[in-house]
Amino acid sequence: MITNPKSAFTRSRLRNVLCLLFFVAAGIAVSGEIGSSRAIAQRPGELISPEDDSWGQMDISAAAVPTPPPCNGQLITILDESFDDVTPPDLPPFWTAINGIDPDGILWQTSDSGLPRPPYDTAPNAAWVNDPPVVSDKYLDSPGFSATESYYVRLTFRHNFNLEASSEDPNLGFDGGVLELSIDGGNTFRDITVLGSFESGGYNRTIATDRGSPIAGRPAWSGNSEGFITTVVNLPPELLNAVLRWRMASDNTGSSEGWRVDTTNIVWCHFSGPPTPTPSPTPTPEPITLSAAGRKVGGINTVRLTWSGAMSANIDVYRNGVLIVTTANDGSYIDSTGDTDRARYTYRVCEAGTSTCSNDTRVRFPAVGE
Ligand SMILES: [Ca+2]
Ligand SMILES: [Ca+2]
Repeated sequence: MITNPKSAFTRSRLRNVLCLLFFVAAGIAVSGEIGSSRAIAQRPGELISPEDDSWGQMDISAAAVPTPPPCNGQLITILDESFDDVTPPDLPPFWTAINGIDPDGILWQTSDSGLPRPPYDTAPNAAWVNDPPVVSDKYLDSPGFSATESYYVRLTFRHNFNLEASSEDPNLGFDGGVLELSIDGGNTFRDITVLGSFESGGYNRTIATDRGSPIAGRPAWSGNSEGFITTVVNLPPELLNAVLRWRMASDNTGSSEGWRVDTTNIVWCHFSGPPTPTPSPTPTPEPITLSAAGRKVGGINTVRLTWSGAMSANIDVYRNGVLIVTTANDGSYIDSTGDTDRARYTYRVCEAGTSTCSNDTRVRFPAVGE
Protein backbone atom coordinates (compact mmCIF):
# COMPACT_ATOMS: atom_id res chain seq x y z
CA MET A 1 0.00 0.00 0.00
CA ILE A 2 1.24 3.43 -0.84
CA THR A 3 1.06 5.68 2.19
CA ASN A 4 2.68 8.83 3.46
CA PRO A 5 1.06 11.41 1.19
CA LYS A 6 3.69 13.87 0.16
CA SER A 7 3.52 17.43 1.32
CA ALA A 8 2.03 19.89 -1.10
CA PHE A 9 5.36 21.69 -1.40
CA THR A 10 7.31 18.55 -2.21
CA ARG A 11 4.63 17.37 -4.57
CA SER A 12 4.54 20.66 -6.42
CA ARG A 13 8.30 20.82 -6.78
CA LEU A 14 8.49 17.19 -7.76
CA ARG A 15 5.78 17.65 -10.33
CA ASN A 16 7.61 20.53 -11.95
CA VAL A 17 10.70 18.41 -12.31
CA LEU A 18 8.76 15.41 -13.51
CA CYS A 19 6.80 17.50 -15.98
CA LEU A 20 10.04 18.69 -17.50
CA LEU A 21 11.36 15.16 -17.72
CA PHE A 22 8.11 14.01 -19.24
CA PHE A 23 8.24 16.68 -21.92
CA VAL A 24 11.81 15.81 -22.75
CA ALA A 25 10.97 12.13 -22.94
CA ALA A 26 7.87 12.82 -25.01
CA GLY A 27 9.84 15.02 -27.34
CA ILE A 28 12.42 12.31 -27.89
CA ALA A 29 9.69 9.78 -28.51
CA VAL A 30 8.01 12.04 -31.02
CA SER A 31 11.26 12.63 -32.84
CA GLY A 32 11.54 8.88 -33.30
CA GLU A 33 14.87 8.46 -31.52
CA ILE A 34 13.30 6.00 -29.14
CA GLY A 35 10.17 3.99 -29.62
CA SER A 36 8.21 5.13 -26.62
CA SER A 37 8.32 7.41 -23.62
CA ARG A 38 7.12 4.57 -21.40
CA ALA A 39 9.41 3.29 -18.75
CA ILE A 40 9.20 0.01 -16.92
CA ALA A 41 8.88 0.65 -13.22
CA GLN A 42 11.63 -0.92 -11.26
CA ARG A 43 12.36 -0.77 -7.59
CA PRO A 44 15.97 -0.47 -6.50
CA GLY A 45 17.58 -3.90 -6.53
CA GLU A 46 14.61 -5.46 -8.29
CA LEU A 47 15.16 -7.23 -11.59
CA ILE A 48 12.52 -7.38 -14.25
CA SER A 49 12.47 -10.70 -16.00
CA PRO A 50 11.69 -10.92 -19.71
CA GLU A 51 8.36 -12.58 -18.89
CA ASP A 52 7.31 -9.46 -17.05
CA ASP A 53 7.82 -7.30 -20.08
CA SER A 54 4.42 -6.81 -21.66
CA TRP A 55 5.27 -4.69 -24.68
CA GLY A 56 3.23 -7.00 -26.89
CA GLN A 57 0.15 -6.43 -24.80
CA MET A 58 0.69 -2.71 -24.94
CA ASP A 59 0.68 -2.79 -28.71
CA ILE A 60 -2.63 -4.61 -28.61
CA SER A 61 -4.05 -2.07 -26.21
CA ALA A 62 -2.97 0.80 -28.42
CA ALA A 63 -5.07 -0.66 -31.21
CA ALA A 64 -8.12 -0.52 -28.94
CA VAL A 65 -7.97 3.26 -28.68
CA PRO A 66 -10.82 4.85 -30.65
CA THR A 67 -9.70 6.32 -33.94
CA PRO A 68 -9.13 10.05 -33.53
CA PRO A 69 -10.71 12.50 -35.95
CA PRO A 70 -8.85 13.18 -39.22
CA CYS A 71 -5.74 15.27 -38.51
CA ASN A 72 -4.74 17.75 -41.14
CA GLY A 73 -1.34 18.08 -39.50
CA GLN A 74 0.91 15.99 -37.28
CA LEU A 75 -0.81 13.59 -34.91
CA ILE A 76 1.20 13.35 -31.69
CA THR A 77 0.55 11.04 -28.76
CA ILE A 78 1.27 12.84 -25.51
CA LEU A 79 -0.14 10.31 -23.07
CA ASP A 80 -0.45 6.56 -23.55
CA GLU A 81 -0.71 4.68 -20.29
CA SER A 82 -2.30 1.33 -19.62
CA PHE A 83 -0.73 0.72 -16.18
CA ASP A 84 0.61 -2.67 -17.29
CA ASP A 85 4.36 -2.17 -16.79
CA VAL A 86 4.27 -1.87 -13.03
CA THR A 87 3.77 -4.26 -10.13
CA PRO A 88 0.59 -3.51 -8.20
CA PRO A 89 0.04 -1.37 -6.22
CA ASP A 90 2.71 0.88 -7.77
CA LEU A 91 1.64 3.60 -10.14
CA PRO A 92 3.62 4.29 -13.33
CA PRO A 93 6.26 7.01 -13.27
CA PHE A 94 4.91 10.55 -13.03
CA TRP A 95 1.45 9.43 -11.93
CA THR A 96 0.42 10.66 -8.47
CA ALA A 97 -2.16 9.48 -5.94
CA ILE A 98 -3.36 11.91 -3.28
CA ASN A 99 -6.24 11.69 -0.83
CA GLY A 100 -7.83 15.08 -0.22
CA ILE A 101 -9.90 13.42 2.50
CA ASP A 102 -8.26 10.22 3.69
CA PRO A 103 -10.31 8.05 6.10
CA ASP A 104 -8.55 4.74 5.39
CA GLY A 105 -5.08 5.28 3.93
CA ILE A 106 -6.14 3.64 0.66
CA LEU A 107 -4.90 5.61 -2.33
CA TRP A 108 -5.44 5.18 -6.05
CA GLN A 109 -3.17 2.29 -7.03
CA THR A 110 -2.71 -0.31 -9.72
CA SER A 111 -4.60 -3.54 -9.33
CA ASP A 112 -4.87 -6.83 -11.21
CA SER A 113 -7.67 -8.58 -9.30
CA GLY A 114 -10.79 -8.12 -7.26
CA LEU A 115 -13.83 -5.91 -7.74
CA PRO A 116 -15.26 -4.38 -9.77
CA ARG A 117 -14.82 -7.01 -12.46
CA PRO A 118 -13.14 -7.27 -14.83
CA PRO A 119 -10.00 -5.96 -13.08
CA TYR A 120 -8.48 -4.45 -16.21
CA ASP A 121 -9.18 -3.34 -19.76
CA THR A 122 -5.69 -4.30 -20.95
CA ALA A 123 -3.97 -7.05 -18.99
CA PRO A 124 -2.76 -7.29 -16.36
CA ASN A 125 -3.48 -4.03 -14.54
CA ALA A 126 -5.70 -1.00 -14.25
CA ALA A 127 -5.63 1.91 -11.83
CA TRP A 128 -8.17 1.37 -9.05
CA VAL A 129 -9.55 3.04 -5.99
CA ASN A 130 -12.01 1.81 -3.35
CA ASP A 131 -15.42 3.24 -2.42
CA PRO A 132 -15.42 3.29 1.40
CA PRO A 133 -18.53 3.68 3.65
CA VAL A 134 -17.35 7.06 4.90
CA VAL A 135 -16.57 10.45 3.40
CA SER A 136 -13.45 10.34 1.25
CA ASP A 137 -11.91 12.32 -1.62
CA LYS A 138 -9.27 10.47 -3.66
CA TYR A 139 -7.30 11.81 -6.59
CA LEU A 140 -5.38 10.11 -9.38
CA ASP A 141 -3.29 12.73 -11.18
CA SER A 142 -1.75 12.22 -14.62
CA PRO A 143 1.71 13.32 -15.66
CA GLY A 144 1.84 16.91 -16.86
CA PHE A 145 1.36 17.57 -20.56
CA SER A 146 1.20 20.48 -22.95
CA ALA A 147 -0.15 21.10 -26.42
CA THR A 148 -0.04 24.19 -28.55
CA GLU A 149 -0.87 25.17 -32.10
CA SER A 150 -3.27 22.28 -32.24
CA TYR A 151 -6.37 21.58 -34.21
CA TYR A 152 -7.59 19.44 -31.35
CA VAL A 153 -6.46 17.58 -28.24
CA ARG A 154 -8.40 14.42 -27.51
CA LEU A 155 -8.40 12.21 -24.42
CA THR A 156 -9.78 8.70 -24.43
CA PHE A 157 -9.81 6.26 -21.56
CA ARG A 158 -11.62 3.12 -20.45
CA HIS A 159 -13.13 2.78 -17.01
CA ASN A 160 -15.18 0.39 -14.94
CA PHE A 161 -17.03 1.77 -11.97
CA ASN A 162 -19.41 0.46 -9.34
CA LEU A 163 -20.00 3.36 -6.97
CA GLU A 164 -22.87 3.64 -4.50
CA ALA A 165 -25.96 5.14 -6.08
CA SER A 166 -29.71 5.30 -5.59
CA SER A 167 -31.50 2.11 -6.58
CA GLU A 168 -34.72 4.07 -6.99
CA ASP A 169 -33.66 7.18 -8.89
CA PRO A 170 -31.48 6.38 -11.93
CA ASN A 171 -30.27 9.98 -12.02
CA LEU A 172 -29.09 10.11 -8.40
CA GLY A 173 -25.63 9.08 -7.23
CA PHE A 174 -24.22 8.89 -3.70
CA ASP A 175 -20.54 8.09 -4.35
CA GLY A 176 -19.13 9.20 -7.68
CA GLY A 177 -16.20 9.87 -9.92
CA VAL A 178 -15.44 13.04 -11.84
CA LEU A 179 -12.67 14.05 -14.23
CA GLU A 180 -10.99 17.36 -13.54
CA LEU A 181 -8.35 19.34 -15.41
CA SER A 182 -5.65 21.69 -14.19
CA ILE A 183 -4.06 24.13 -16.61
CA ASP A 184 -1.66 25.55 -14.06
CA GLY A 185 0.58 22.60 -13.31
CA GLY A 186 -1.71 20.95 -10.77
CA ASN A 187 -2.36 23.89 -8.47
CA THR A 188 -6.05 24.30 -9.21
CA PHE A 189 -8.51 21.93 -10.85
CA ARG A 190 -11.86 22.44 -12.50
CA ASP A 191 -14.39 19.95 -13.80
CA ILE A 192 -13.54 18.79 -17.29
CA THR A 193 -16.85 20.12 -18.60
CA VAL A 194 -15.81 23.65 -17.64
CA LEU A 195 -12.64 23.58 -19.76
CA GLY A 196 -13.45 20.84 -22.27
CA SER A 197 -16.36 18.67 -23.28
CA PHE A 198 -17.37 15.05 -23.48
CA GLU A 199 -17.47 13.56 -26.93
CA SER A 200 -18.98 10.35 -25.55
CA GLY A 201 -19.23 8.40 -22.32
CA GLY A 202 -19.89 11.45 -20.10
CA TYR A 203 -21.39 11.67 -16.64
CA ASN A 204 -24.50 9.61 -15.95
CA ARG A 205 -25.83 10.78 -12.56
CA THR A 206 -25.86 13.77 -10.20
CA ILE A 207 -24.46 13.40 -6.68
CA ALA A 208 -26.86 13.84 -3.76
CA THR A 209 -26.49 17.05 -1.81
CA ASP A 210 -27.54 15.77 1.64
CA ARG A 211 -24.97 13.07 2.46
CA GLY A 212 -21.72 14.93 2.88
CA SER A 213 -20.14 14.20 -0.50
CA PRO A 214 -17.21 16.47 -1.42
CA ILE A 215 -18.72 16.65 -4.92
CA ALA A 216 -22.35 17.10 -3.80
CA GLY A 217 -24.62 18.38 -6.52
CA ARG A 218 -22.18 17.69 -9.34
CA PRO A 219 -22.74 15.47 -12.38
CA ALA A 220 -20.54 12.39 -12.04
CA TRP A 221 -20.08 8.79 -12.97
CA SER A 222 -21.99 6.77 -10.40
CA GLY A 223 -23.83 3.49 -10.14
CA ASN A 224 -22.64 0.42 -12.00
CA SER A 225 -21.05 0.66 -15.44
CA GLU A 226 -21.18 -3.17 -15.65
CA GLY A 227 -17.69 -3.44 -17.07
CA PHE A 228 -15.34 -1.14 -18.92
CA ILE A 229 -16.81 1.70 -20.94
CA THR A 230 -15.08 4.23 -23.18
CA THR A 231 -15.05 7.94 -22.47
CA VAL A 232 -13.84 10.43 -25.09
CA VAL A 233 -13.05 14.01 -24.07
CA ASN A 234 -12.26 17.10 -26.12
CA LEU A 235 -9.56 19.00 -24.24
CA PRO A 236 -8.75 22.67 -24.84
CA PRO A 237 -6.52 23.07 -27.92
CA GLU A 238 -3.95 25.14 -26.01
CA LEU A 239 -2.58 23.52 -22.86
CA LEU A 240 0.45 24.39 -20.80
CA ASN A 241 1.39 22.28 -17.78
CA ALA A 242 -1.95 20.54 -17.82
CA VAL A 243 -2.78 17.72 -15.39
CA LEU A 244 -5.79 15.40 -15.45
CA ARG A 245 -7.36 14.28 -12.18
CA TRP A 246 -9.65 11.27 -11.81
CA ARG A 247 -11.43 12.10 -8.54
CA MET A 248 -13.48 9.60 -6.55
CA ALA A 249 -15.56 11.08 -3.75
CA SER A 250 -17.70 9.09 -1.32
CA ASP A 251 -20.38 10.22 1.11
CA ASN A 252 -21.03 9.46 4.78
CA THR A 253 -22.69 6.07 4.48
CA GLY A 254 -22.79 3.01 2.25
CA SER A 255 -19.98 1.57 0.16
CA SER A 256 -19.47 -0.22 -3.13
CA GLU A 257 -16.75 -1.81 -5.23
CA GLY A 258 -14.80 1.19 -6.49
CA TRP A 259 -13.55 2.61 -9.77
CA ARG A 260 -10.99 1.37 -12.31
CA VAL A 261 -9.30 3.45 -14.99
CA ASP A 262 -7.25 1.96 -17.82
CA THR A 263 -6.00 2.59 -21.36
CA THR A 264 -5.58 6.35 -21.07
CA ASN A 265 -4.55 8.11 -24.24
CA ILE A 266 -4.19 11.71 -25.37
CA VAL A 267 -3.50 12.61 -28.98
CA TRP A 268 -2.82 16.10 -30.17
CA CYS A 269 -3.24 17.22 -33.79
CA HIS A 270 -0.48 19.75 -34.27
CA PHE A 271 -0.28 22.35 -37.01
CA SER A 272 2.47 21.32 -39.39
CA GLY A 273 3.03 23.98 -41.97
CA PRO A 274 0.28 26.31 -43.01
CA PRO A 275 -3.13 24.80 -42.47
CA THR A 276 -4.75 23.57 -45.62
CA PRO A 277 -8.25 24.89 -45.76
CA THR A 278 -10.90 22.28 -46.02
CA PRO A 279 -11.97 22.36 -49.63
CA SER A 280 -15.42 23.81 -49.77
CA PRO A 281 -17.67 22.46 -52.45
CA THR A 282 -17.92 24.79 -55.43
CA PRO A 283 -21.36 26.28 -55.19
CA THR A 284 -23.45 25.13 -58.08
CA PRO A 285 -25.52 28.07 -59.23
CA GLU A 286 -29.14 27.21 -59.36
CA PRO A 287 -30.35 27.64 -62.90
CA ILE A 288 -32.86 30.37 -63.62
CA THR A 289 -36.02 28.82 -64.91
CA LEU A 290 -38.62 30.82 -66.77
CA SER A 291 -42.13 29.98 -67.78
CA ALA A 292 -44.70 32.07 -69.61
CA ALA A 293 -48.46 32.06 -70.14
CA GLY A 294 -50.28 34.27 -72.62
CA ARG A 295 -53.85 35.50 -72.89
CA LYS A 296 -55.77 38.35 -74.41
CA VAL A 297 -56.50 41.23 -72.03
CA GLY A 298 -58.79 43.79 -73.64
CA GLY A 299 -57.74 42.32 -76.95
CA ILE A 300 -54.05 42.88 -76.25
CA ASN A 301 -51.55 40.05 -76.25
CA THR A 302 -50.52 39.86 -72.61
CA VAL A 303 -47.92 37.48 -71.19
CA ARG A 304 -47.36 36.57 -67.58
CA LEU A 305 -43.75 35.56 -66.92
CA THR A 306 -42.72 33.66 -63.81
CA TRP A 307 -39.17 32.68 -62.89
CA SER A 308 -37.09 31.29 -60.06
CA GLY A 309 -33.42 30.80 -59.28
CA ALA A 310 -32.20 34.35 -59.98
CA MET A 311 -30.00 35.79 -57.20
CA SER A 312 -29.84 39.46 -58.18
CA ALA A 313 -31.99 42.31 -56.91
CA ASN A 314 -33.28 43.16 -60.37
CA ILE A 315 -34.06 41.25 -63.53
CA ASP A 316 -33.70 42.20 -67.18
CA VAL A 317 -36.61 40.97 -69.28
CA TYR A 318 -35.95 40.30 -72.97
CA ARG A 319 -38.65 39.83 -75.54
CA ASN A 320 -37.49 38.60 -78.93
CA GLY A 321 -33.94 39.54 -77.96
CA VAL A 322 -34.79 43.12 -76.98
CA LEU A 323 -34.54 44.36 -73.41
CA ILE A 324 -38.02 45.60 -72.60
CA VAL A 325 -37.77 46.29 -68.89
CA THR A 326 -35.60 45.96 -65.81
CA THR A 327 -37.83 44.96 -62.92
CA ALA A 328 -37.63 43.73 -59.36
CA ASN A 329 -36.61 40.13 -58.93
CA ASP A 330 -39.92 39.22 -57.34
CA GLY A 331 -40.51 36.16 -59.48
CA SER A 332 -43.08 37.48 -61.93
CA TYR A 333 -43.76 40.15 -64.53
CA ILE A 334 -46.74 40.87 -66.77
CA ASP A 335 -45.84 42.02 -70.25
CA SER A 336 -48.59 43.88 -72.08
CA THR A 337 -47.21 43.68 -75.60
CA GLY A 338 -49.55 46.23 -77.21
CA ASP A 339 -50.11 43.79 -80.07
CA THR A 340 -53.55 42.56 -81.02
CA ASP A 341 -52.66 40.36 -83.99
CA ARG A 342 -51.32 36.89 -84.16
CA ALA A 343 -47.75 36.84 -82.84
CA ARG A 344 -45.00 34.74 -81.45
CA TYR A 345 -42.76 35.91 -78.62
CA THR A 346 -39.60 34.50 -77.19
CA TYR A 347 -38.79 35.55 -73.63
CA ARG A 348 -35.67 35.35 -71.57
CA VAL A 349 -34.85 36.86 -68.18
CA CYS A 350 -31.33 37.62 -66.93
CA GLU A 351 -29.83 38.81 -63.69
CA ALA A 352 -29.72 42.55 -64.29
CA GLY A 353 -26.68 43.69 -66.21
CA THR A 354 -25.27 40.18 -66.59
CA SER A 355 -25.37 37.28 -68.96
CA THR A 356 -26.67 34.94 -66.28
CA CYS A 357 -29.93 34.11 -67.94
CA SER A 358 -32.83 31.73 -68.00
CA ASN A 359 -33.95 29.38 -70.67
CA ASP A 360 -35.91 30.79 -73.57
CA THR A 361 -39.66 30.43 -73.36
CA ARG A 362 -41.99 30.89 -76.33
CA VAL A 363 -45.58 32.11 -76.35
CA ARG A 364 -47.84 32.00 -79.41
CA PHE A 365 -50.98 34.08 -79.98
CA PRO A 366 -53.07 32.72 -82.85
CA ALA A 367 -55.15 34.90 -85.09
CA VAL A 368 -58.63 35.58 -83.86
CA GLY A 369 -60.81 32.66 -84.90
CA GLU A 370 -57.81 30.48 -85.71
CA1 LIG B 1 -4.12 -2.10 -18.37
CA1 LIG C 1 -21.32 5.99 0.13
